[in-house]
Amino acid sequence: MKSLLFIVVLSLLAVGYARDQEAELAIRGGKKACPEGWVENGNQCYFILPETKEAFVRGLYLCNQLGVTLPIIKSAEENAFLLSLMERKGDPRLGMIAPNGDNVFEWLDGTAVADTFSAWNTGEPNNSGGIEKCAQLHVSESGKGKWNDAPCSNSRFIVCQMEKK
Ligand SMILES: [Ca+2]
Repeated sequence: MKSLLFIVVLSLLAVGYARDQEAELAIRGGKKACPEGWVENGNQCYFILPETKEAFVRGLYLCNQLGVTLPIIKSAEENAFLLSLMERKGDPRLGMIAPNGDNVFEWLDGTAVADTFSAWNTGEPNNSGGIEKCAQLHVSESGKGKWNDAPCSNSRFIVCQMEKK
């Protein structure tokens, strides 16, 4: 009985070792990939959190728990991809803030939105009521594919984003 257990343990170790070898080879081959369950687009991986909508801080916290961040969009192609991902679901929160509430938005990686790609809807960002420091992507007919600034306390769908590793 003991020898059978020994063989089982050895087999499990061997399988584990083989998997480690596979991972090593993938790294050495320079192959980058998204984790299982994530959606791949170009150099990015996306994960749609379950049904709940969250305020900005909670959404960012949830993505940070996975070691990643909210979507940082640097091209029309990435914007279109996020739209296609969420089109039938609802507006996702974007990984940007206007810390001073002055319509000057920055991505969570510290780059100024004005210096990169932007897709503001007509008349946005308007900091309506002086309380719009966060933003979302519109996925519905009105302003589809465009961004709107809105209060950070508003509940939005959360998509997490990471670069392929
Ligand atoms: Ca607005």
